[in-house]
Amino acid sequence: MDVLVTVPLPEKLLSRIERHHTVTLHNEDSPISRGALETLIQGKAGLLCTITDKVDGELLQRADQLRVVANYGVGYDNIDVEACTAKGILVTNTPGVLTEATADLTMALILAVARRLLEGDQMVRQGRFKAWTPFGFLGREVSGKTLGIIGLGRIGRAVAKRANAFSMKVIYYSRTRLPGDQEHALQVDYTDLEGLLKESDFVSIHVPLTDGTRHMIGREEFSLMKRTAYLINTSRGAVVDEEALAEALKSGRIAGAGLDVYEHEPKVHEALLEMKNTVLLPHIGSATVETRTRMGELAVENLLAGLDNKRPPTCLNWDAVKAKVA
Ligand code: 8YV
Repeated sequence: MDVLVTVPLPEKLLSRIERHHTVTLHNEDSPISRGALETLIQGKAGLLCTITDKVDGELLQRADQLRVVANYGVGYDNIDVEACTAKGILVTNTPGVLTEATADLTMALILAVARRLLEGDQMVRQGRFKAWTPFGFLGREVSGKTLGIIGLGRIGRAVAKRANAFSMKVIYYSRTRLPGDQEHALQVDYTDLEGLLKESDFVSIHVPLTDGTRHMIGREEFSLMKRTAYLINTSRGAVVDEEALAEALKSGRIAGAGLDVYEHEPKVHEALLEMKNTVLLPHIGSATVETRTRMGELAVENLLAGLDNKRPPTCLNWDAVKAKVA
């Protein structure tokens, strides 16, 4: 079968696909253009794609032979899963394999923004470090503070474990509350969103982007947060109203933000770029050699299984597609 791969996978993984199928590869470290995607999707049975590829109704109209969409990433807001299901197309993602890397980056952002790492680094590089001073670069202590986790899925839990090791108090808000024994084991306390926002010194977002979570954190939510609190986001930018965030930071409504994701990625709100109290990363939550290798392996396994009409290891709509076909 013909397959389109928009991620430059390592040779070893590509050859696993090529043993069974004919691959068209977008072999660039930059996203495939929409035009090329629309042209190349025609006649393809499989698509291995990523966050920058929008798999929407319009693309699906051109995808006359498509059977499997294997997303290289856990978040799949780039894909209209419902429209795929309606057309009998399997959709897969890569959960689990990037949990630890993303949780590590979340802690890195907490520490970086609270301890002003980037400001300090710049000062040293620019030759402005003249002497140790008692009040130079005072940040905020992380140990002993309250971390509020919004969304206690795989990544949220991995963050909770790390935060416990940093002697933080961890509270969480999630659509579904964990059973008491699991809360106890993870050393986390449940609270509603309002309570979390009021109590937390660091608010970290770990929900997927859906119609229900878009702009979940906006003006009203910032008004509930402590003036000394920081917002951390390694999930999806549009969960936060970026305009409201810029305002909250500018007015001192909150103390700072550590961001890996943006509402209109790769565009970043101008005001955020000018602020000292923001740490801004280019969506690198899963960007380690080990994790990206595992993501590639899982995406390829998913793709091959789906094309072989077998249940892919991490399929989002297997039952729904099979029910449709039956
Ligand atoms: C990926 C991510 O790097 O998996 C996700 O949802 O946001 C990142 O880990 C990105 O999506 C590339 O597909």
